[in-house]
Amino acid sequence: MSLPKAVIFDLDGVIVDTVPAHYVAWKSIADELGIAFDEEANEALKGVSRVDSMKKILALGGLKRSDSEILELTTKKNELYVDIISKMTADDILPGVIDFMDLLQHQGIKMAVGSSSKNTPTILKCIGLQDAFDAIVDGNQVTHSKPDPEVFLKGAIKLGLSPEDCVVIEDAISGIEAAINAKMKCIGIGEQDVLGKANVVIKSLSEANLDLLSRL
Ligand code: B16
Ligand code: MG
Repeated sequence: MSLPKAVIFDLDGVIVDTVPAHYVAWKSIADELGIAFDEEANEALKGVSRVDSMKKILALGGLKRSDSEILELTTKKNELYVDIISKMTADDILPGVIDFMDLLQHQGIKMAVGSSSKNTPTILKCIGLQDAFDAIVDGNQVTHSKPDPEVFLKGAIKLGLSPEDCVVIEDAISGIEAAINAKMKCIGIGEQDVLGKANVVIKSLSEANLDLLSRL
């Protein structure tokens, strides 16, 4: 059985259920701008940085805003978002995450976080996992948003491993493309018809085990 040397977890939508909070906050900004925005449109923002998400929403409405206006809008979105996520606790960790992490630790497989979110430190602290990973790379440390592989390649460097030794777990199309661009195998969490580019797609980490990892 050939197992990876490390697993790099995406954060939003894989470790913790922040997707509805992002949606509520973006929806409020889109409403204010008079742009139609629904959960399907939100799907395309998963894994995408805050500023790039704002630009995608503006493009949806055929609107243009200056850099300073974009900064104002994204600051407002983040205030709404942080207000929700700061109330999160360990109860908001998604099903199967802790058991899977325990399994990896037992097996000596390293663990990292690879997230586009600049709120990663806040979220990890709220859910009590701030010291649970061997490496953390987040939106504060990268220049290029997923699907660029930068976040995962930096994760591999921090772990002292080659990209081929790492498996990524992602809930977003942009994140799966980032893993492919990093030459890493990838497990998708969600729906097969959305995340079909992943090596395997499961509904939640409750379905993950060593056998699945060895068959990627
Ligand atoms: P923030 P991930 C991503 O996190 C989210 O999926 C995406 O919706 C969000 O826009 C992005 O982080 C930036 O988040 O505004 O908190 O910096 O899925 O890569 O963990
Ligand atoms: Mg995600």
